[in-house]
Amino acid sequence: MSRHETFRLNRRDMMKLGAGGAGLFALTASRLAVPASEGAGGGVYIEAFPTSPLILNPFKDELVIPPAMKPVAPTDLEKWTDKPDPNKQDSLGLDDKSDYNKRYGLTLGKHQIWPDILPVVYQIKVQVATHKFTSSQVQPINSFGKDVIPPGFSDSKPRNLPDSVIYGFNGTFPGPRINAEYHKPIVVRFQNELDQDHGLDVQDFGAPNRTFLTHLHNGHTAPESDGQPHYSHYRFNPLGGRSHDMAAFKPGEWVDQMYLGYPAGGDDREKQSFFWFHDHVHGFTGANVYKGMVGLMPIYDPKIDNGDETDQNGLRLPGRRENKDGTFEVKYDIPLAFYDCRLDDGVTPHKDFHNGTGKTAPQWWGKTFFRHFPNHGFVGDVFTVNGTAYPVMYVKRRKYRLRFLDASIARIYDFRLMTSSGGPKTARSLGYTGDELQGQWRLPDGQQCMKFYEIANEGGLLPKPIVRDNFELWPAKRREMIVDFTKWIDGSDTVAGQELYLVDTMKMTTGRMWDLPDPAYKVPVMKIVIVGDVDADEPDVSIIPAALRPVPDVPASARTAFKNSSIPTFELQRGTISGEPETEWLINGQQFDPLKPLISPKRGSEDTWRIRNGGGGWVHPFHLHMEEHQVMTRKGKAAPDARHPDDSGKEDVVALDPSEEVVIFRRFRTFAGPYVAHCHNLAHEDHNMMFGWEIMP
Ligand SMILES: [Cu+2]
Repeated sequence: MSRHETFRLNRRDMMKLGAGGAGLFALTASRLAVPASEGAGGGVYIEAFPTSPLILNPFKDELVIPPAMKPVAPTDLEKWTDKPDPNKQDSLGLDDKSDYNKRYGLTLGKHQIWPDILPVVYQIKVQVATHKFTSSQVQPINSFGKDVIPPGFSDSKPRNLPDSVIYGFNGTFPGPRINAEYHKPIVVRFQNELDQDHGLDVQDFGAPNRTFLTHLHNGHTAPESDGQPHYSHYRFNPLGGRSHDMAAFKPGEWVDQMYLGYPAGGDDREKQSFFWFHDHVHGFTGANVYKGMVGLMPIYDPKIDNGDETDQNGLRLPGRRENKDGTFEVKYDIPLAFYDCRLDDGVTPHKDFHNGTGKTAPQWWGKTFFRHFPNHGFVGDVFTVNGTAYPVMYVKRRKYRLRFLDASIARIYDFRLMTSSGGPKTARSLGYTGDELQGQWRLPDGQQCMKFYEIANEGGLLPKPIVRDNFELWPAKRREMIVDFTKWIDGSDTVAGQELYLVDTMKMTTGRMWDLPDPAYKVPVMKIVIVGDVDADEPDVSIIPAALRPVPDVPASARTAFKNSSIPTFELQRGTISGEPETEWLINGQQFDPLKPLISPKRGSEDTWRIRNGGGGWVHPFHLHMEEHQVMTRKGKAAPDARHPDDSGKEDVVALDPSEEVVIFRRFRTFAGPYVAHCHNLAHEDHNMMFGWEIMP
C-alpha cells in the first residue's frame, strides 16, 4: 500500500446526513458516505464522529475523588511468589546478551537502581471493567440536536445510558490514586489481567493482544521503569516483539516500576508535585488512555509541602492530612482529571486503519466511541471530570488546592470560574448544531466570579503564585490552583447554598487547534456548590505564600542559546513516509524509530534544545521524558511571556502555538538508557510524532 487515502465527510455533508435523523444517516452512510470500494477494507479512514446522546440532568452526580490507594500489607507481600526484587524487574526474566546490555552496559530485566530503604509496594491490576459516566437519563439526538430513535429502539424517549467498557487500573476510571512522598521510594507491580473480560464486549479499540505499558508522567525514572516504546523495543525485541502490538506486556505478564521519590540531582528545587500515570503502548496510547488507563499520583514534599496546612515548618498550602494505616488522605486538596469522550450513536460508521470496514455498531449505542486514526486528533462532545460527566463538587467556605490534569486525547481547555442567574442551557435549545453541540451545555449569561492563584504547573511548585482570571490546560499538562471559596471577586462574602461553575471557554471543534475566539462558547464542565462554613475545630489556617519554590540555576549561555543555529533542533511536522500508512506526523522528517535515536547525550551532561512547531495549522503539546526542563525563550524572547506566565517554573510539556519556536534547558542525570520525546496530542503521538533519544553511561 502506498499510503492510505483520507475519505472525509465535510461538515455540510454531515449536517445533511443528520437532517433526516439517525435512520437516514445510516442508510446514506452505507451507500454514499462509504463507497463500496473503500468500505471493503484497506487503509482509509472515515472522518465522521457520532453525536452523543444528550445528558438531561447534569450537575447532580457528585465529583468522585479517587481515594488514596493502600500499599500491599507486609503480611500479604510475604505470600507473593515473585516479590519485588532488584534482580528481577518483570516477569520476562533476565537477558544478559541483548543489544541493550552492549549499548548501555546494563542488564535487561534488572532494576538499574534499587534504593537503600525498603520501597513501599503497591499492586495495580490492569483489568476489563465497566464504567458509568452519568446516572442521568439521556436523550438520543442527531447532529441537528433533534430527538431521534436510536437503532434497535422503537421510540425517541429518554433512556438510561449503558455502562461503557474500560481497561482500567484496578478496573476503575480514573484509576487509583497513589499519594506519594519524596524520600519514600515506591514499587508498583503492574499486572496484565486484560484477558479476563468476564464476557464483556471490549469493542473495537485498545491495543491489540490487550497489551499495556504504563508511563509515570513525568517521573525522574530509569528507562526500565519508565514504560515507553524506546525501552520496550529492547525489552521485547529479543522475544520477537518488533511491531508495536508485541512490544508491551501481554496478559499474564507483570512489571515492577520503581519510582524512587528522588529529585533529580538530589536538588530540592527539582521536586515536583503532581504526577499521573497512563498507558504508552506505541500506536495505541490514545486508544488505551481513552479506554481508561489513567491514574493519579500527587507527590508531597515532607520539607515544605507535606499536605498539612497546620505545619508551621511548611508552606501551609491548603490541605489537612489524615493518616491511615501507612497511607494518607489529604482533605481540601483535590485532583481533577479532565477527559472528553463521544458515545456511539449507532449510525456513525466505524472505520479507521485498525478497525472495521465502515459498519455501524448499533449494539454499542451509548458506549464510548473512538477513532484510532483521526486526521488531526480526537475531540469529544461530552466533558467529564474524574470519570463523571458534568459533576457537582460541594465545598466549604475556605481555600482549596485544586490539581488540574488534562487527560484528554487532544482537547485544550481554557477554564474560568463563573456564576450565572439563568443557569446552564442545552446547546441545542440555543440553536446550535453540528460541532457546536460539543460540550452539550452552555452557560449563556456566565460571568467571572472568582480568581485562581496558580501555585504549581506540571514541574511542581512555581517560584511564586500567579493570580489568574483564566488558564489554559493542554493535554498532559497539570496546573494547580488555590481557590478561596469565602469571597466573590467583588469582595463580598459567599453564603451557603450559592453556586458557581467551572467553565471551559476554549472552542476547539477539531483536534487541530482552537477555533476562532467565540465569546458565546461557555461550557459549564463542573458545578461547585458552597455548603457552608468550616467546622469550628478545623479552621482554615492555610495561606497563599508570597514565595513557593525557587527554580534550579541555569547557565547564562542557555539564555542566549536561541541565537545559536547549531543547538539540537527538533521540528514537529505534518508529513508521511512512503510505505508507512500509519505515519502522519514527523519530527525532523522522520517517524519514530527505536533504532534511530536522534540524540545521545552523556549521563551528567546538560544541554539546550530547540523545539519548533513546523506548521501554522496545528498546536502541539510536546512532552519530553526523564527530567523537567526550563523554558529559556519563546520566539527568541526571554521567557516567561505574558501568554505563558508559568514558564517561570519547570515543565515537562512544551505548549507549542502554531509555528512557535521554544528553546529549553535540560539536564540528564542519574540514569542511562533509552527515552522518548513526543507530542501529547495522542493521535499525533500514535502516528509517529515521537523520537527516541538516549543517555549514554
Ligand atoms: Cu502534535
